[in-house]
Amino acid sequence: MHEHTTPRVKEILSWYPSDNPGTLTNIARLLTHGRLGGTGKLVILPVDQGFEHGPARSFAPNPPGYDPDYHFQLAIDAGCNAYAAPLGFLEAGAGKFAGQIPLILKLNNSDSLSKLGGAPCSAVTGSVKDAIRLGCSAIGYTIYPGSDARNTQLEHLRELAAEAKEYGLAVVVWSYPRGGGVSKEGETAVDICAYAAQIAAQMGAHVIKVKPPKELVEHPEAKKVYEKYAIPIKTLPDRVRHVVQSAFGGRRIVIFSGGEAKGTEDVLAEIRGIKEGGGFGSIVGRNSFQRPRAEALKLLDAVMKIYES
Ligand code: FBP
Repeated sequence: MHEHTTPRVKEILSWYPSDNPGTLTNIARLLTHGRLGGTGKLVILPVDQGFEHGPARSFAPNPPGYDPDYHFQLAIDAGCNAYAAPLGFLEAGAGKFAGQIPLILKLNNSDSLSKLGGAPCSAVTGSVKDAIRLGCSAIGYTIYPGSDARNTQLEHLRELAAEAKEYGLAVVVWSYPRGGGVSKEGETAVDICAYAAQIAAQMGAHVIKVKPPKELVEHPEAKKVYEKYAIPIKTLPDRVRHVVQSAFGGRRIVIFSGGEAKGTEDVLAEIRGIKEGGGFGSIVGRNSFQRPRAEALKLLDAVMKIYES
């Protein structure tokens, strides 16, 4: 037995009984690699912000980040479970860093240049074949629940997830509500985050990534139910617990994103809340790579200590 294939890892793998051994092995790779390997917790470095937000907004705060190698090395040195990026960034380093860290190929991306109004929908920018060629453990895909372009994105996900699973890869879904069906504030409302996690789970995601939920219920119909059943949403741990429960009663790996760069104490307070609520970990992009390398390593060390505790 691999030393990090702990009872907890086996328990998590048992939640995916319909997956083939290749996919289970790749989920296990994500769960057994890095500092948190074996704990059932994950910290992933995602660097698709160059595509999503633009190069200067992403990398000017810490210019070594313009270089793709920088992020591979940061994820490896910090002891992350995995590194996620679009095709170009992975092609630039997957050979040089082969075998050093599990990779997740983001198979769709959006940019901040086009105006998609009520219909945000990322373009498919890579293939399952690319993920296999680059030695990835998983594909990554972003959905925007609430978007008027929902049919297109869910149909693409359905096809890509089926193909990825056929070839023994894991499926990681970024589930970010936005578009015509949700208000700006509502994008992180607790009912909406919980709904986003449920949709990703129903689409067959093995790992689901949502934003930390706020103390707000967006939909009037949902609000009645939250009140009637007194669902606790006051504190971040309450809300995280609810979102995790909404992903198949806690039988899906749900991790939370870091958001815009903020002060170290704010980041750590949020991570403590996620841990306390039973979240499976974090995917921390800008708060990692926009800090100078030494500070980023220190922050990721502190984040992992919280999840280890
Ligand atoms: P951050 O920690 O930088 O927020 O990264 C997490 C992430 O999911 C990235 O993968 C993605 O680029 C970004 O958030 C998208 O954020 P948004 O679309 O809300 O600007």
